[in-house]
Amino acid sequence: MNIKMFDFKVIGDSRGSLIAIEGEKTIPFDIKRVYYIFDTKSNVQRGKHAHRDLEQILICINGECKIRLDNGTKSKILTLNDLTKGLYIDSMIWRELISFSPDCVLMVLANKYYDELDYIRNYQEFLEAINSDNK
Ligand code: T46
Repeated sequence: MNIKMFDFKVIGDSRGSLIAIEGEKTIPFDIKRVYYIFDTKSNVQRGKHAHRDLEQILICINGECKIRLDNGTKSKILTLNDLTKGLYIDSMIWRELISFSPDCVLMVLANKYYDELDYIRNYQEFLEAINSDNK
């Protein structure tokens, strides 16, 4: 599964800490878009889709949430609760976000502008797209 956890360098001094993220340096792509998810209601699921052609890095900058990732053959659940780590997710990976703490702030860096046509929001359609790519 093409995912990777990046450990960001913390620049600390007597005043506190700072993390800098630079496109194509700290992370593997140029950043075209940043969005963040917050104030998520309890027991809500977000995501439930894959992207045809989009790379993203998810950074939980406050609180906690979990993410289930699925490439059509393997699935895993990761906890995001550390602002020094960024989860890279490549295209064609189904994701479901669950178990948001009330204070969760999830920041996402993306390599493309928003495009609803890039989304596969039906799991069966996702599996069919994966299988046709593997033919
Ligand atoms: C993802 C997970 C982690 C925009 O207008 N611009 C944007 O850049 C985004 C991301 C969303 N929207 C609109 C589209 C919908 O009307 O905001 C609304 C909620 O979006 P969505 O239901 O896709 O949100 P999530 O939390 O289910 O998924 C989002 C991202 O869409 C997705 O790429 O990987 O966060």
